[in-house]
Amino acid sequence: MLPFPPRHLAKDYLEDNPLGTVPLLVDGDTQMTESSAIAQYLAAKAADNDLAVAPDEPDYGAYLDFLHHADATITFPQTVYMRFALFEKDKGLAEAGIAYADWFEKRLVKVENRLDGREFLCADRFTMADVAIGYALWLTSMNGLQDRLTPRAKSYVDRLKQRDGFQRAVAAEKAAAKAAGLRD
Ligand SMILES: N[C@@H](CCC(=O)N[C@@H](CS)C(=O)NCC(=O)O)C(=O)O
Repeated sequence: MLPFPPRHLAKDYLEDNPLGTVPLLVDGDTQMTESSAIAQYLAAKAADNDLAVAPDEPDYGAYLDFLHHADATITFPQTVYMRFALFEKDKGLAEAGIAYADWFEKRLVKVENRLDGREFLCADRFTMADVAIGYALWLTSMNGLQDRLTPRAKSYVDRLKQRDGFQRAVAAEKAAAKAAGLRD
């Protein structure tokens, strides 16, 4: 848990991650800074779970595709929107930010189509692809883009939010932020 952005407010963090970005995963000698790769790593390494789709399952390709689609295509335009239309709107680039919100909305077509007749994205079960895409869609409730969600994407994220695991993760995040003095 770090104050945001760490590159200004937690400069010591640059020793661990010269990019200054979050997340950072450290596992022994392994250091990773890409969210989707971290999610893939954790699903593959953790024992006793079926969060990963194995190479011999029919949905293996779809699993990798949606897992990476989350940050590369769904989260990325939202971060540009947040930067230029919310955080730095006095720089005169808000219009560019809004253009990225439009871009985001158009890119939802793939998730919308995939959810036709499916409760989860891959392999008829909750997988790390749902964690990644679910987070990318949930992010809209924090940046005000929730009205851009397509109908199936909206009900999908509403369903995911009912999961016990989601609620425990949110509670753990809040507790960690409070312990780090970052939230009340
Ligand atoms: N490609 C990386 C991007 C990481 C990233 O840029 N994180 C943002 C927060 S979502 C950040 O730490 N920004 C702080 C900064 O750029 O200084 C990922 O998908 O995890």
